[in-house]
Amino acid sequence: MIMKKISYLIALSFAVLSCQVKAPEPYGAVPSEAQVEWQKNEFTMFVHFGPNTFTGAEWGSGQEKAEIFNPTELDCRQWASIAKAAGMKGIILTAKHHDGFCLWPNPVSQHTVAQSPWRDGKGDVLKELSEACRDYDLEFGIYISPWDRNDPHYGTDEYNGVFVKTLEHALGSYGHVFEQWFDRACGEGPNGKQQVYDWILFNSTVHKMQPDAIIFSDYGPGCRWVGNEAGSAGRTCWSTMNVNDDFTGPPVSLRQLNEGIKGGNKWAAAETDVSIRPGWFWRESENSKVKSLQHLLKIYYESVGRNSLLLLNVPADDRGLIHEVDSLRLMELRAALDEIFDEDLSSGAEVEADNVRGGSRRFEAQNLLHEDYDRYWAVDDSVTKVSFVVRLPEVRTFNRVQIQEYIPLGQRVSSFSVDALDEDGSWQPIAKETTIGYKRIVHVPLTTTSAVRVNIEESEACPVLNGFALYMDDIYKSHEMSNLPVGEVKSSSEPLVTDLGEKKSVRGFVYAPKLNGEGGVIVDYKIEISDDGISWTAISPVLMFNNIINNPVSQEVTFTPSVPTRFLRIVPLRSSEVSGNASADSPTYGVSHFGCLL
Ligand code: FUL
Repeated sequence: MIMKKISYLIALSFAVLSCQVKAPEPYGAVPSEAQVEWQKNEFTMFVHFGPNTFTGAEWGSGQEKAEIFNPTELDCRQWASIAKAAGMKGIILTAKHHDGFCLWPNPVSQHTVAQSPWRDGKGDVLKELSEACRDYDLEFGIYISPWDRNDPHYGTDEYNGVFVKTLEHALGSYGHVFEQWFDRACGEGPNGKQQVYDWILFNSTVHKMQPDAIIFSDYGPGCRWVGNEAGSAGRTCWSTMNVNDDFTGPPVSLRQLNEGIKGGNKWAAAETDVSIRPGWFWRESENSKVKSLQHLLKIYYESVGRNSLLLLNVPADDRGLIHEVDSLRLMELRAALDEIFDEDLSSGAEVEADNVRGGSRRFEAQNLLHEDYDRYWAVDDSVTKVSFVVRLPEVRTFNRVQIQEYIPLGQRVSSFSVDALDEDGSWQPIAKETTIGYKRIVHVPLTTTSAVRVNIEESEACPVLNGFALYMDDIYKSHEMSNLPVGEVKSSSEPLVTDLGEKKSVRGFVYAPKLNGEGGVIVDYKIEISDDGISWTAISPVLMFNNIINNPVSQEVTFTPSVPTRFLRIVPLRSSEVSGNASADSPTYGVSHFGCLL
């Protein structure tokens, strides 16, 4: 009886103690509730669709006639059903790309679906997609480009007001919008002038129309660009940036976008936008170039697995459908992800830590295995170096370790390592990494063990973690990607020349930069031909490889009609670092392939 009383008193004092121990204070910049919910989506779909789908261009000129927009079988429910089956949580559509064409009847534009023959000018892609998303329980998001190569107001004082009306109409007519995607590209309009964008006005308009919408741009305020279009967040990836209060600057480098800034003053997690194809828009010639399952898994690990959301572009084709090749590949990806991540090999384990906040059960390390997102392991305020051990119920084999920080209280960990228990009872290191963030999936060697230890080596404040898991992936072969063209780096003053040996009818050419744009890329150029390789005739004005700085992939240019010639060369007029910054000129450019299309 006395014993019972004592244990009751112990339990009671434990409970009282637990209640008294306060949760850690938030550290640094923290996400809003909407930002946390946004990140939990992990994987969403981008759909590029518009006049470019019918012309094959990456960036339309704005001069395309509305008549060309005429998908024969447009079905947004097909897009939504594919996104859902692929495990994506939302869809963002290019409602207006740089060519200015609006996929909804925008009352302040004369260049919209209403002027097209599609459904006799009565169609509305935003309406169809928003309804399809609702039916399939998906989030609905909108990409609207401020750069407009069609609008006659662009480059004048009136344009920002017109753009605000465009935003108000798109954001006010189709229900809840979870993400507004702002492309910061700012080129010339139809009158040859550039626009000075009023970002404060644009952002406040979005907030007014859709208070919970996450605004994407290089700076946030909702989330930030990851700094490349290749699908790779930094191995170190902070969700904070140093940004002005109004999110209009200061300039950020690609590296900062990719890795974030430790201790930055604003929360702007990385969003990795990448296309399943070489280009952003559908074209027949790329049906055979849809990224392989291996490539998509690499992207998944380097985005979702590195504290970033993955926004995978799956363009609609000229029928208005997602092409069979892309949907099949997505289903392969889903099946692979399910096979890898369906079984958490740490299940049934017991977790113990060197330190538990105030000794309180509320913050115990076992919470790391609990499904409830808001249950976490926390330590005393003074502790920034601490370990926890996961004792498995039996010996298990795995090659992925997943760890999560409880981001509502900020991102804290800047360095950690993982050990596995050896047969002789000693700890063997299997990983050493930097940041964790919302989710970190670490590749470790194939490991068979009965216990895993995670050591938080450095943390900006006491660590707060809410997730741990072990997985076995025997699908992804990380060496597959290394077998890509090597190429060479040339001086920017040197043209690219091909000699066909005799005069032939040339349909165009292909220029492929080096992998990841190494050495720079040609941006502006002109085309010249010759019959003797000595005297050359220009056959083009100054041309540009659109979007090559952000997306340094193979460029195919076709001529109509074909050009009879023996020699063809492209003369670089401007080359650039792959930096997302068109002014970052480079004295060199890389080339892995250059050749004529016959
Ligand atoms: C870029 C654009 O210029 C591309 O065309 C594409 O829309 C991509 C998602 O953003 O900045």
